[in-house]
Amino acid sequence: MSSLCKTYFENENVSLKDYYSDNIYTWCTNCGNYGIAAATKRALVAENIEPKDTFMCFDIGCNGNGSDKIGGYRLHGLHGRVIPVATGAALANRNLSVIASGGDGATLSEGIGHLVHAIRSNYNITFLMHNNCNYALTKGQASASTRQDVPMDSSPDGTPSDTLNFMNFVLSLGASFAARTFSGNVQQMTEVIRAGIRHRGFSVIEILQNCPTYNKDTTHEWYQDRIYDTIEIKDYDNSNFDSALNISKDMSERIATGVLFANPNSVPFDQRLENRQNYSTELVDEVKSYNQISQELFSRFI
Ligand SMILES: Cc1ncc(C[n+]2csc(CCOP(=O)(O)OP(=O)(O)O)c2C)c(N)n1
Repeated sequence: MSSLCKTYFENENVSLKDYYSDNIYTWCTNCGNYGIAAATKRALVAENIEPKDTFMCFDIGCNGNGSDKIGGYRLHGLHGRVIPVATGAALANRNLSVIASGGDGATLSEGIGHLVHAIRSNYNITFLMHNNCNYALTKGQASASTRQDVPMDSSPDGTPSDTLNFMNFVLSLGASFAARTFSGNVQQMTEVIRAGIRHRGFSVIEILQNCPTYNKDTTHEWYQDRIYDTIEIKDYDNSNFDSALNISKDMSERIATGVLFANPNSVPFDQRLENRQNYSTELVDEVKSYNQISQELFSRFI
């Protein structure tokens, strides 16, 4: 086994087997979610993070149907609400690696307010935005990222509203980490997710995802013809915000992928809390005794 494969599949404290779940995948054949699930597991193994130290939150949708296909602590929440759930976990225990997954439907509509505030608060979460440019689980409605005028099942004449460029939007909000990757490139996704996990703050990762059943517009081939990696740009400096903002704009001809921006001076939310600075315990440790007392009291009455 090459050393690269060894890191992805097996590491000092953890191996891919530890993230195994024997539940059967229910996604369509060729769905981008298969690659995303593989890359997420590989990234965790390559970062040597054990399932006990990981918390994965899933939104509702096809992306969320991955929640029981991976081992470890997981929570499958409400549509558009994955960021508040992840925030609670990240604040309760700063030692956890918190990974949140959401679709473009959830993130750009119901959940868009949560996204805005998570970016400005810089919670220490890795957020994977599965952008298949439609609401897939409810069968192909146009979302805010569906390309304008493209016919979808819910809008056969195309959607008249402008398309939202997610990465450009996220950068305009001042994200401390903004990356874009492609569901057809497991190796790049793995490396980008690793970088997101290592970043201290809210890491936004847009995954351009093909949806073979409901999105006949932005297909795997459509992306393959347009995407390029920022490593192909000579001297690209991903700590330069203006360069990132500039290359994030084009979503139709040449689409930039990789870590577009990572703020080296990012200060995550928990480090901004003066009253938690000198604590060696986590909030989750501090409520343990209260939980014990209430359990004892409760047991007396039943
Ligand atoms: C609050 C709420 N609104 C609507 C729904 C119905 N619903 C379930 S899945 C889904 C589509 C999800 O689309 P997206 O978030 O893009 O995820 P994908 O299925 O594409 O991964 C919708 C609208 C719901 N469950 N809860």
